[in-house]
Amino acid sequence: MDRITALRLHEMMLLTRVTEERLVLLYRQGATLGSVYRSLGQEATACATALALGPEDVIAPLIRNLGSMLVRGVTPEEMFLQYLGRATGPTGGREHNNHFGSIERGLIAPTSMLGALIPVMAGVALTFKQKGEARVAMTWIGDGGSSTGAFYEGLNFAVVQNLPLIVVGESNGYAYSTPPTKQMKGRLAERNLGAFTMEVDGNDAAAVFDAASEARARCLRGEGPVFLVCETFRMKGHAEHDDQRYVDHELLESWAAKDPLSRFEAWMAEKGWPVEANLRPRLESEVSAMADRALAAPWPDSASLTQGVYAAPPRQEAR
Ligand SMILES: Cc1ncc(C[n+]2csc(CCOP(=O)(O)OP(=O)(O)O)c2C)c(N)n1
Repeated sequence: MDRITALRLHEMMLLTRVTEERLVLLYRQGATLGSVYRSLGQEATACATALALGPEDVIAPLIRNLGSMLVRGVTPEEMFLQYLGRATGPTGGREHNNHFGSIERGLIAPTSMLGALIPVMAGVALTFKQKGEARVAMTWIGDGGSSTGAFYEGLNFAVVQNLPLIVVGESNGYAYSTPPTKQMKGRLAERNLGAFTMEVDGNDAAAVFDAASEARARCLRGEGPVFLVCETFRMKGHAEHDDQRYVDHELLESWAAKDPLSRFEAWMAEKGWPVEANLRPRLESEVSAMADRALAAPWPDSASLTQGVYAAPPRQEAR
């Protein structure tokens, strides 16, 4: 990784953290339409993987991958408007959290149904292969999500069709309150169905970037899908409403010492690549202004309730 890429990766990880911190405040003020989902401790698995792609590649994130959306050019302001359900947000108040896409930015909207994005992205990768385009598709899955049928169907299809698909497995300790040992035998990496598999320290952003770059190069060489498993830890509950009381405090402390952001800062310092001294306050102030603008944004008009929800407005039954 060169210095410019490292600086961008650092800024994206920090921007993810600052944006989520502000979202938490908005949640505590009762301003968000629902809970807030953190990726604390997992910023590297979202940002470093997405940053290893080219602009022509396509991603489909999950709830824990807000950072990958920022890498693709989504602004914190769009994220605030969405979480606040405002008319000028990406879905005009129809959806909340990070559930929105942006085809022009190569971003397929996250869906709640875990595993469902694997066959979707296998389909995207299939079109790249059929058209002979040098592009890859990437999506993410947690250890819990890997227990779904859709995960197996999608990954199996990608393997037998030799598709340019990267599935980033986030082995992060808990699925809601369920530890992996209660829903799988063995390790996440073993659920690869024959896909080329890489295992990496998910809290080492430089290592994640290198692994994702290698995965992309394999896909572009026509060597089929890659299952890139990142060993990491979910440092917050499933969402802000979950106080994570089922997680051992010492375990959390041991993972806090491996925080991906501070580790990456130490790595950059070792390289002699200093980060901007007042980067955090600058990002905080920019993000704060965006949150304020989102709070002042209009609500959707109730007359538009059915618009943008159905493909066509529902038929009005005569009563
Ligand atoms: C098919 C399906 N089953 C159940 C759920 C409800 N659900 C949402 S998140 C979650 C846990 C996900 O755990 P994991 O995949 O490990 O991801 P993490 O939250 O740890 O990042 C569950 C069961 C869902 N969204 N989709």
